[in-house]
Amino acid sequence: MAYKNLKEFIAHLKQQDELLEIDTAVSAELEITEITDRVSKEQGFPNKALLFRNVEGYEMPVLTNAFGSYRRMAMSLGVNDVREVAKRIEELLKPDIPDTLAGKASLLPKLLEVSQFPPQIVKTASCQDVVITDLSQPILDKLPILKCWPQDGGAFITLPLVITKNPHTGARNIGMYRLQKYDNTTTGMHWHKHHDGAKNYEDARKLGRRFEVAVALGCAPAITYAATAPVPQGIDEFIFAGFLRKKPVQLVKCVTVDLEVPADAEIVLEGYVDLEERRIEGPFGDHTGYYSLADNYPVFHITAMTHVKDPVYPATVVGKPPQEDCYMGKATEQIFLPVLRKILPEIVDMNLPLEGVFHNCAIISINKSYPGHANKVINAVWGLGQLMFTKFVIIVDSEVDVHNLSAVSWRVFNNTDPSRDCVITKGPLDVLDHASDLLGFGGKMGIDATKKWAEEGFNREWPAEITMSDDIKKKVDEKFRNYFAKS
Ligand SMILES: Cc1cc2nc3c(=O)[nH]c(=O)nc-3n(C[C@H](O)[C@H](O)[C@H](O)COP(=O)(O)O)c2cc1C
Ligand SMILES: [Mn+2]
Repeated sequence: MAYKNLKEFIAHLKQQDELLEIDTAVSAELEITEITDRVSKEQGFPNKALLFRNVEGYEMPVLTNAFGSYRRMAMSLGVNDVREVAKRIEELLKPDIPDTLAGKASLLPKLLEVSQFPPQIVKTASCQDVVITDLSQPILDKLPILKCWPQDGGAFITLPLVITKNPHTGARNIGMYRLQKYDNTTTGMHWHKHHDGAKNYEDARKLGRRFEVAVALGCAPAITYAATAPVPQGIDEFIFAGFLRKKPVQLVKCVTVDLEVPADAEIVLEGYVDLEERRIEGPFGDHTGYYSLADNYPVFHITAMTHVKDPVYPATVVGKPPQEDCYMGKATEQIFLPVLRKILPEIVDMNLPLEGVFHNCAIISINKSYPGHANKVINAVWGLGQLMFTKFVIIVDSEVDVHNLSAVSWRVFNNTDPSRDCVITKGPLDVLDHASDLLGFGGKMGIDATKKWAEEGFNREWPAEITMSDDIKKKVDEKFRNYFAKS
């Protein structure tokens, strides 16, 4: 099913006993973070989504941790397991164009499915029930924006869908980039230089054109997830959201800028980013578990805020894993695996372990079929979309369960000769990496933990892995309880 808006998702979470409503007064400064952090780590309470209905000084309730478990992440996309979405993508990507007429006809529903995804423009929308263009009125001051961690540079909007258009092509882009509140009508705009929002802005800057931006807060969950997904540049994340929820996203024209926003969003901020202005942004307690350092970023000036009559303010807390964004990242790992396999068909499975916070480590199992195959995959990963940031790439043979970190460590520690099996190079790193000498550029390591072949120069015998013979296993299975029964 496709949720119409955030409130329908909240109702579903409640019905599924995945929501905790908190009526005790809480502060948006640090307190909501500490509660959310404890709940997301199951310290003293089961991990649930949290709806804070009594936030000191604000009328709007705050929703946190809505995507914060494997179950809720799947629920947000209307499936039981995100691998169901991966399966649909795999079907769409199938190369085999059938040569029979019946076969061709069977493709039709698939293609029709795709053609139904583009967003629809509507004339009226609930997100514009209340329109505020008088900038002397409370705007950001109305929103219970969280200050998450003690050394944060201020309060940050943490779950915003930032909507821009490329000035050359008009192609729409939606990305999630945090916004630091500076005052009632201005925020930071923390788009990393590698991300599409920043690229659109750079194009506009070179053309010397005013760059309009809209921000949607509190959308149907598939739309929010789509803003975080590594959708290739030039592809509208709203189309991807339509595919995910099997229903087009409805958009409405903004009131003061030439952009469209989800009609059912809770809150919309409209405005522009100045072409030259920069301001210190951060520090911010980030998903690496460390503070990302303060730096200069563009500034977002609000020209209007619109919202539904009784908005819910959505927020996420990032910090030491596991937290809500981990489950969003894990969904991406599985949903985009078929796309990755399309380019690298030898890949069996991939694990981006939580401890590596996605950009720092990828463990990949492959069907090794020629000498140097692991090296080929290591190098390919460093050239692929957002995977280019990966700091450590570990390759194992197909039979290894990449999600079992103990099994992977066993292979790495025992199957490698570091002087032979490690590739060390340099390349782009995630902007959040704090260990490299330079921002966004530094060292990388690939580890080939596959069994070594004679064709790769390994001339010793590779030992067999210990396993018991099947007949003995069967015999012991059958008698197992008897061995321990008291006679
Ligand atoms: C909770 C959360 C916060 C994020 N914050 C930022 C951010 O502040 N800046 C940024 O550039 N990317 C951030 N990201 C990652 C981007 O949203 C993500 O890489 C997205 O695919 C970028 O889309 P784009 O390539 O269309 O720009 C965040 C992701 C999540 C889940
Ligand atoms: Mn994009």
